[in-house]
Amino acid sequence: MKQIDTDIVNRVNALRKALHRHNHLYYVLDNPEVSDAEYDRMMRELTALEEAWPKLYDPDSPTSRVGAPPLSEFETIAHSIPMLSLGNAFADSEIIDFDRRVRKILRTVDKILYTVEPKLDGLAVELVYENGKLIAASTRGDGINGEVITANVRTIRSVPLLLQDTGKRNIPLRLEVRGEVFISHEGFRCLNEEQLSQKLPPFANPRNAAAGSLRQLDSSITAKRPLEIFFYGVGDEFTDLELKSHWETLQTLQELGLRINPLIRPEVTIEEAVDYYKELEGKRHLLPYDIDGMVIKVDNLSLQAKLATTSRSPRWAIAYKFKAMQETTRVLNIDVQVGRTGVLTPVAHLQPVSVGGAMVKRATLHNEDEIGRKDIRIGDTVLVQRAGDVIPEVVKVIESKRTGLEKTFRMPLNCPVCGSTVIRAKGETATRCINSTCLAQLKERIKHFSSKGAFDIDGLGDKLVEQLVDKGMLASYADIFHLDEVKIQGLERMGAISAEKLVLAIEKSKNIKFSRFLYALGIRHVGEHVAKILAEEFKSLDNLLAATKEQIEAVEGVGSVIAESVVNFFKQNTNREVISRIFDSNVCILFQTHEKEKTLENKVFVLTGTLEDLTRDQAKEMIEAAGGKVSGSVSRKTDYLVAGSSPGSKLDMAKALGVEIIDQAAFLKMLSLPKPQ
Ligand code: 9MJ
Repeated sequence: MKQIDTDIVNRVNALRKALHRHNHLYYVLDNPEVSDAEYDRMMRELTALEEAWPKLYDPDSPTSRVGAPPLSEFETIAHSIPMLSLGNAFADSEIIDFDRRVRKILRTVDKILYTVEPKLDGLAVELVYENGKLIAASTRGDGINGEVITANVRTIRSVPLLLQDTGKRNIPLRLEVRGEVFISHEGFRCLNEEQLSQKLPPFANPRNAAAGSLRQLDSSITAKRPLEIFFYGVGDEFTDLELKSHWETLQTLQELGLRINPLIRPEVTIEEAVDYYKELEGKRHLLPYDIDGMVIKVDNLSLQAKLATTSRSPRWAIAYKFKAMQETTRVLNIDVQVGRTGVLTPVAHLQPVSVGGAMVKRATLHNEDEIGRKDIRIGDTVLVQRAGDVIPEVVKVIESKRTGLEKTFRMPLNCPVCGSTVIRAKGETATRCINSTCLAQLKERIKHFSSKGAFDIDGLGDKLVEQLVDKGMLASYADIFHLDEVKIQGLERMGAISAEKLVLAIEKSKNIKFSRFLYALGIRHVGEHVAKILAEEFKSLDNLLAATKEQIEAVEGVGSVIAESVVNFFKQNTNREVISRIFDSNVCILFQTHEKEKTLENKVFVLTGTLEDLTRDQAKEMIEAAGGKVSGSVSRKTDYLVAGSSPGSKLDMAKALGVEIIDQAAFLKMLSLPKPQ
């Protein structure tokens, strides 16, 4: 027998010690200190070492356990069939290996059919129904014994207390059904708002919020939490239903009133399963809840039985995890950015780290209070998170990694760009530079002015604006219309053609709708939506300038804060002068059409693909003009998906959720409009 190197023994011991600690933090305290990805890496390293050196076997190793011990406050119950966790795969090749393993054990060369499911990132539970009545619910616990949480589970709206009796089949005498309890993004947002309003600490993510809510000793607290459930399997076989496949099981659960995920796809080959993973990864950010991968299950139940389980996980299923969207890294420094309205935003400069496939170097820290609440210091090891297209943010500090050398950050007393004293108004979280001639603010104001929802000047990008301001060629947004083509040509990365194109784009932007013009001015509290309301109401700039604060405040959707901000903006001479200079250069506000009938009042639309004759912006404007709303993602709240050619994953999502899908012709018909010429 080979002698085991002491380095290996030490490494195994260190990994076991660390994993025991992280298990406790994660399962018992609901307060993990490392990202799931880091935990998985440690677990895989330990498993590999234990497999290579069987002499190091230890029944108490974290690899020999499937979960955490049950919490002591709850009664425990034994699962009649252990609730095992799933083995993990992280690459296509591991899925192909899984299929190969399955066929080898089954001694077959035939294709195996699988059911593929989104892997919900929540908490596994088991519910027991007897004669159709919910009699018990428990957590997974250590896989053998779970905590009894019946009273808490009874508060979840999507859990039926009685199974549906459709008359189609007998209600089983006993049914042990398993599923994942979770909180949606919207539920999470509301819950954290509520926590903050009660001066309670917010939850770090929906999973922690779901765990905390499910393990409440007082179920009246659980009842106030937006918990949901999707069911995905059964415990003990309920032979009286005579099921042959996993998909049949899921359909039966659905008939019994137990909610199953609409994105589950049955009877796929291993190649189709890999395609499904890619599809799911693409629509992951459109889903209203967190998923962290897909689960692939052998569909045929007699094959499942032949494959059986290992001590740790079933051999007939595997989880293919997505790349983690959270990672740990270090805060190298914190600096401050100055925005369009003078707000100072602290930004963390991070040790670059790959999060979900993208390199993350910076993360917003929002404001001074947020830094204080999370106690983020320079030098700290932190958990960073990327979600969809939003700017990465710091979730929390890993306090155990503190060395004592970390430095506390203080908001500067002066603007880092212009040096003026900054102020923080009473009751506000924002610290501001109130020097309206601050170059940082000017650059941001000009970027906003030329942005898509405003003057939409093609070619006037961020870098160019910065150069133009630094060279003194733009001192206000009115100067855009006086830019000299010859002077532009002399700038970095600017040739004669680009300069000519830019001047043409500026010329084209001069005919502008009133709402876009108002939005472009960058009046505080006047975003695209408010600008549209004001334009609709006042029709022209002269009318708006003549309006009193009270008249503006009286408009539906406009409050006193907005009204005051508008009046103050137009009162200032510098603003009036800039506006008059804009008009000197032949800018023309297009006549605001009369209010159309609000035929699409409160209807929610999502756009996908390329429409024959309309740009996305044009379709959006038409929907909004008719009182409808346009959303970026498909959800249960979507009324119509307008689909053009080459639609994206939104189309699948709409199909899955049963959202009505219409083409351009049907869309125009809905608006009673002819096809554009
Ligand atoms: C989740 N988490 O969504 C399973 N799961 O099946 C699905 N988990 C599972 N299936 C057997 N969809 C063990 C765990």
